[in-house]
Amino acid sequence: MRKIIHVDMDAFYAQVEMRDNPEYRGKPIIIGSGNHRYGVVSTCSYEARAFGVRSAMPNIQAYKLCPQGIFVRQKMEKYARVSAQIFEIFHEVSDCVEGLSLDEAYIDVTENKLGYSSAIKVAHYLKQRILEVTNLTSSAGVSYNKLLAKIGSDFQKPNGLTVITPEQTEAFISNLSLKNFPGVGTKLYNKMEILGIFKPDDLLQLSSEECIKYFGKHGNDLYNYVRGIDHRQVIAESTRKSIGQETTLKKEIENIAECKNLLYKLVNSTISQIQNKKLYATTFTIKIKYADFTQYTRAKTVNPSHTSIDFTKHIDSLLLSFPHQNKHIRLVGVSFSGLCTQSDIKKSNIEQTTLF
Ligand code: TTP
Ligand code: MG
Repeated sequence: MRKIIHVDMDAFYAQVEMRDNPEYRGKPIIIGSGNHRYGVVSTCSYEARAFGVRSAMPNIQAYKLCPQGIFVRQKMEKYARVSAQIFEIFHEVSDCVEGLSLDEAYIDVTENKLGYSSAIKVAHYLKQRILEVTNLTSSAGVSYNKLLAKIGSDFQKPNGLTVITPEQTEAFISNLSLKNFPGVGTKLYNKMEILGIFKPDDLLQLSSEECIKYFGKHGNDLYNYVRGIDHRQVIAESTRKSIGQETTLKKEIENIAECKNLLYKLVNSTISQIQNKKLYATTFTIKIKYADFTQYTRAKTVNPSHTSIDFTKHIDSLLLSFPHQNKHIRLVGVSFSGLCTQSDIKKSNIEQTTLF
């Protein structure tokens, strides 16, 4: 049986702002553009949620629901830094970490670096470390698959820890709302209501064929989820094929040499993404699309423990190997592949030394 933890920060951006600005604590704060007349709500404090304010709602609507709300401008760089701290903590327990966004991840702790056999103990460790390092609370779900771990982390927010064992699954699921299941948004939920399916027990009555007939591509998953069955693996970031960025230019660049500064910028921000995820890359690729839509890539094997400074020379030399040096360019991109974790590197070093 696998042991999986899903961790999700509580009211993430709002909590960071309350941590850093004591005057916001206990108040309905609404994060986004910082102005109640435009933009949408990224998130809000639990105090604002009491008024019905929610993520993705236009600020104007949030203002109507909660005129005393404090509209705070979001500071993405700060949240990305906090995110890097929490992902570092996840990697203290296991390298099988699958991030879903800045503030949440699945962590497979079946085998973990702490050597704990209890996943509940690992979850306590994670929550405690996050609090110590960032001064923020998080919620965790602990179970034997992704579905239940994720539903669990949301179950007793804020600062919750919910454990669902195989014996508890049936009763636990039976008390959920169908909206708790992944993929069940308003549209699907309404469709279920029309079919007379209001709660998980109603869904349990359908055969898998009926589920597929009524719910199409979601049908088979729903049939399994309502039984607590979920075979999805936690996919460690390092097994992702590549991480990269590309930009289609508003105005064509005249020649290869003039791409350099843009490429330096793309590389810097991609490297910080990779470093935030505690990954290392072994291959670096540049892609160029010319104005006539012909496209070329050039790649180089690199030392996994690189920094962005090393890359100016890689960029300069790779650019020289592109076939047309003086042709207009409409898109440039960079990517890093051969991603691995620190422990992968250690393992391969050990393998090499033992080989010789
Ligand atoms: P969530 O984890 O969905 O929400 P949350 O952390 O604010 O609150 P909860 O306690 O319910 O987990 O999203 C994490 C962050 O992602 C959130 O703080 C802001 C951002 N976000 C958006 O910018 N837009 C959105 O529509 C959502 C849902 C989140
Ligand atoms: Mg969250």
